[in-house]
Amino acid sequence: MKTRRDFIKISTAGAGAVALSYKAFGSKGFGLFESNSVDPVSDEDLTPYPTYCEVCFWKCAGWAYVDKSGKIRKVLGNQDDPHCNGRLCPRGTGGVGMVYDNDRLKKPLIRETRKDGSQFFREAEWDEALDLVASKMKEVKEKYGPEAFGLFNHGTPGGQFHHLLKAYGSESNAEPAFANCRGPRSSAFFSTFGAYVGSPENTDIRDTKCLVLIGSHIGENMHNSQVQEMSEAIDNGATIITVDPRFSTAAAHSQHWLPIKPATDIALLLAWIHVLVYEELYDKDFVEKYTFGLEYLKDHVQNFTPEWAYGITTIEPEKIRETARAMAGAAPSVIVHPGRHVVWYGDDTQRERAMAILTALLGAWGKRGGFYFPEGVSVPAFPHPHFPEPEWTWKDWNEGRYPLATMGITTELLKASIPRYNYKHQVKAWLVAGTNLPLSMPDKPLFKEAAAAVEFIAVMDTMPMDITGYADVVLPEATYLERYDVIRSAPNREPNIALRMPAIEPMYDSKPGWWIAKQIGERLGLHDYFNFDDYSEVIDWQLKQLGTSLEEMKKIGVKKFPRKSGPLYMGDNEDFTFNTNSGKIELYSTDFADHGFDAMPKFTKHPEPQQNFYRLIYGRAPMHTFSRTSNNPNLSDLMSENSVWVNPKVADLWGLKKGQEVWLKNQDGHVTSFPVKVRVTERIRWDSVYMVHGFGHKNKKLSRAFGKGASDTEMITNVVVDPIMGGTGMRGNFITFLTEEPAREEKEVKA
Ligand SMILES: Nc1nc2c(c(=O)[nH]1)N[C@H]1C(S)=C(S)[C@@H](COP(=O)(O)OP(=O)(O)OC[C@H]3O[C@@H](n4cnc5c(=O)[nH]c(N)nc54)[C@H](O)[C@@H]3O)O[C@H]1N2
Ligand SMILES: Nc1nc2c(c(=O)[nH]1)N[C@H]1C(S)=C(S)[C@@H](COP(=O)(O)OP(=O)(O)OC[C@H]3O[C@@H](n4cnc5c(=O)[nH]c(N)nc54)[C@H](O)[C@@H]3O)O[C@H]1N2
Ligand code: SF4
Ligand SMILES: [Mo]
Repeated sequence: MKTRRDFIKISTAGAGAVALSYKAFGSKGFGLFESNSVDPVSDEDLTPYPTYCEVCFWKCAGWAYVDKSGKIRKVLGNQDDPHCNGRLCPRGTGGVGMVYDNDRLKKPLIRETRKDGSQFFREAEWDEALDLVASKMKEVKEKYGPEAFGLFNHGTPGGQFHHLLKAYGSESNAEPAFANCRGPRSSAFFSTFGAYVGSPENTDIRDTKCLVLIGSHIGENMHNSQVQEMSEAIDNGATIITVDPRFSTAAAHSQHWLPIKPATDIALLLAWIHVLVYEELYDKDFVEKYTFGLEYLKDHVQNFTPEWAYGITTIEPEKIRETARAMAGAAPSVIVHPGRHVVWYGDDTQRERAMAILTALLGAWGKRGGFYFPEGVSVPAFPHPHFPEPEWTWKDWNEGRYPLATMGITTELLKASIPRYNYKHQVKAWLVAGTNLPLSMPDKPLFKEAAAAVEFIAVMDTMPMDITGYADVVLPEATYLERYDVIRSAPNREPNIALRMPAIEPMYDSKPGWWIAKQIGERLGLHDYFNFDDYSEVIDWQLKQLGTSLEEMKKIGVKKFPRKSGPLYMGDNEDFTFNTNSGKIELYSTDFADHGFDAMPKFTKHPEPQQNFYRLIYGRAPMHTFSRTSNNPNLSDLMSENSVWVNPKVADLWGLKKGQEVWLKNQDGHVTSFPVKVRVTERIRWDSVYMVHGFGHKNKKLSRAFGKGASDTEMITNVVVDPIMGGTGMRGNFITFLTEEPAREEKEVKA
């Protein structure tokens, strides 16, 4: 029997870190990854440089330790950082593998066409590559206006190009973090509370008495401090309720695992609301003082009894009552976690609304152990002229659809790039920075059509990822451990900032994103937007405005500031106005009603798998981030491929054996490029299969990742779009098994 402490061992700083336990995930233990060299080295011989991690978007602050020969020997968490509390997750510890991956992009590349029509990449000098990007940007501006140049961005590299694009006159950008990730929760929580959940989420997990996880698979989803706090909450005896068709790591540590039938969560949530309202278990004072619409809600959920929900979700009515009562018993220190990757079935904003409503009924908003009030540091912009006003922006692609979208929608940017969709505002060229669209966008045929339709694509990346194969120009960025970058400033309990500076010079002929953006900007006559020689000047200026300096931050890496917005939690009975239409928490959403959407969530039945097909669900593995780490030498050592989880009943039916390789085929006839091994396990419902996202790379230049495992994305061709904010529901896809590789018309795969 595992002790509770086994859950989530994130690396500890210092000497003890070398032997890291990783038992909770059933994985082998791992040590600190030493770059290429195995020579022991003592800490006195190492110089620490402050950084924050770019292996995922939690952005933990840490120290990169460099030896006398100029090699980074390890990366450890910064003790003062609230994102990591001195401990990086396995991916952050292994991040140094991004620097020393021999497959890295080393020089700019330009696409060439041979006489016979075949194409190849030729290495180029920076001047030529930058001139080419700038000349295409000028050409597009002259022919179609700057708005026709689109940007797909994600993470800090994306931020540098976003600045460039705004200076050039375009706001035609979209990032997967919205429509392919957490967009529905933003729209739902904003409409309910007039506030966002943010990143890191303002969930007060460390002090909670009851944590409800609906799909959210914390422990495999390794967002660092959140995982640590969950471990703490478990130690403190918090009740964990996990709703997941799969027995996740979190489920293994829960008092209640509800193995729900996929796509039916809204029914469960409505039944929970029913129990709270009709057993009068909700927080009466809180609801009366702060919320709007209880009477409407009461009518609405009258028939949504646990017995009703049982028929839909397969969760026993008594279990539904018992868990609702457990939440009420812990209130207000209860968190119905809103999740993060929440684009599942196309009614995701409504599912998120149901979670927000539950939160309000439990009186958990603004309460210890519920949701705290976060505060961030506002970093002043380095002086530059006003950005020009574009004639149209990403909002105009939507033409009245998705009214509650707060950011550009990636699939709309694809459609706006394809003439046959006949969008009023068309996109003719792309910059892509920090996103691997062929693996992260659902509906790959749509992506391919759009990529073929645009006149020019420039991609800035660190690795020869699948996206670079679509580029006309590839711009090799230096990794996060080799560059200055924007000051990290994310809302938290305590306002704080973190510095990223180079630990070593960029390897090969790679350059920092800020340099690349500036060089293109200069060529476009936009010097005033890049009025510095080195990005350290920008950072130093900003830090001085904040009362610190680059000099100080180089020594401390992270700085905390006193809160200005008031206490973390709401006082008892305190007067409070919410930033919603009614000034109250909206159980009945006037915002949704105004836009013609259901003001309260409803359950809608979603399509089910046909005979011999199974619902494809997917998620994270603790040692990988999407597709970006699969070639990382340290992390691919820990997990080199994914598998497809199959229930033993299904395996029997098909005669599938553990470790057998199968190809997957989806409802639209698409077959995975590569086979994937079967994992036979009771941990998945019989009606579904599960895969870890991020594998099945098709680019041979990724010597470790090429052909390892299969890509879930290839199976996601049916996208159910959320009418409220344009989220791309990705779990309405069904697969069947092929035990032999089928003949293929197009053998583009192994090129
Ligand atoms: N099928 C499927 N699709 C999904 C998901 C899923 O689970 N399954 N998840 C969705 C979610 S939640 C999200 S947030 C998105 C994520 O989607 P993406 O942001 O596209 O995620 P990654 O696959 O990590 O791709 C990141 C790219 O940035 C590059 N990169 C890494 N570091 C740097 C750097 O420092 N500089 C530059 N220039 N490039 C860098 C990597 O090499 C890689 O090509 O995917 C979404 N799409
Ligand atoms: N290690 C690691 N951690 C990460 C990332 C990473 O790449 N690697 N990415 C980060 C990012 S950007 C994001 S957005 C988050 C995503 O992390 P989460 O928000 O936690 O992930 P989801 O993809 O929503 O949830 C996956 C879980 O949902 C379950 N599930 C599938 N269908 C259903 C259903 O119908 N109902 C219910 N109740 N459950 C269902 C799956 O079995 C799986 O356990 O992870 C973050 N953390
Ligand atoms: S959670 Fe892990 S991968 Fe993400 S930023 Fe923190 S250390 Fe890096
Ligand atoms: Mo995400």
